[in-house]
Amino acid sequence: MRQAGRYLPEYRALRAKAGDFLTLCKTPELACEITLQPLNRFRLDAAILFSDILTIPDAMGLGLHFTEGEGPHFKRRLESAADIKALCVPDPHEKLSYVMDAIRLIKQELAIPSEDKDVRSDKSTLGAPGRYSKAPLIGFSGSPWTLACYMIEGGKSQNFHRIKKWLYTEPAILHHLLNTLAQSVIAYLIAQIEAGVDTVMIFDSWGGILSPDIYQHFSLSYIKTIIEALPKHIPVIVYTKNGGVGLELMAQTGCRVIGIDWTITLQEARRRVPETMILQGNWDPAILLSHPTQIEQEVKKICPLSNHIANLGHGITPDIPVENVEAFVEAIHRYSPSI
Ligand code: 1CP
Repeated sequence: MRQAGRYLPEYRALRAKAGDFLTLCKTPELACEITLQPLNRFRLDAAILFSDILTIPDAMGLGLHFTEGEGPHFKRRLESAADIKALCVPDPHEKLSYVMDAIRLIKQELAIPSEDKDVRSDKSTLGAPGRYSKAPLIGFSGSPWTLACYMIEGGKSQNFHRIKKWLYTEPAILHHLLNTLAQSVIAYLIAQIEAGVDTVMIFDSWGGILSPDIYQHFSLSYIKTIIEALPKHIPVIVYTKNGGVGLELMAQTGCRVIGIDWTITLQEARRRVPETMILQGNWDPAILLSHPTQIEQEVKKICPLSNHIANLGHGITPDIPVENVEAFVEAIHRYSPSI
């Protein structure tokens, strides 16, 4: 969850040099470097592609821009049924080729054994004292529902009233949009897999604002369609913020891993999904606001558990001290059963 970002000084330095967030995403060498920054600092077991879930709506022509401290905005939000019907599924090899180029670069870097990193011929800053050889790479996309929220609201929202009005007054039009987005996510994730990612994560960040039956029909059913269309050897992680209420339904989407936030205990989640389902996450990122001793206590409460991928329950915010992230990762290594 947001391994990279504003809490890291080396990320802030690159962002300042590039000028803005989208330039970082759209320049494969920079996206590669940022993907590897957290792995250079911490003993992480996997890398997550540096990008954003909003690259698909951007490729659809909505004009994404990020304002410092304010998050994402679209120049053109979806206002009418005609706007929705005019949207096309973007060809990921054309409009999103910068993502696939970044993935190929990252995979090359991850394949270089640690001991060879200081004798690289190109003398780039990538991979300096690398600890990350052979770490798998996680690709990702937003869920159709979460992407639709941003496209209809025009950016982040307090109450999601615009999309909820559509949901209850024009459900067929909303389904049309969700279907176009599901087809777009399928093409995008298949392209990421062909470029080399080892697993994919679907972020349904706003699925948790829905009642259970609406969540099933407007979010999970599209996630299920996406998973059915992906190659079977690629494990899929599904994460819904505040998704505790729908855990059993999430387990029926065909995913291999369910990401959970901190509003449900891991023990309860374990009881409610099949034994073979892997659970990921569960620590409140706010524990990282405390200090290493407290962080160690919090880690001990949850580790060790089998069929569990240690992770935060949501992203790291800019106000987190870097040394607390280090303390968290090291405590996880101390208290996890060795693999
Ligand atoms: O470790 C990584 O950095 C991985 C890359 C990554 C991922 C997986 C980023 C970089 N964003 C995301 C996913 C993402 N983006 C989600 C799903 C996860 C979640 O719920 O947080 C969402 C909702 C977004 C949209 C977005 N992008 C927001 C949230 C706005 C809101 O509605 O609250 C923000 C602030 C961004 C910008 C962004 N994306 C990523 C970073 C590092 C940043 C901050 C960039 C900066 O300001 O410099």
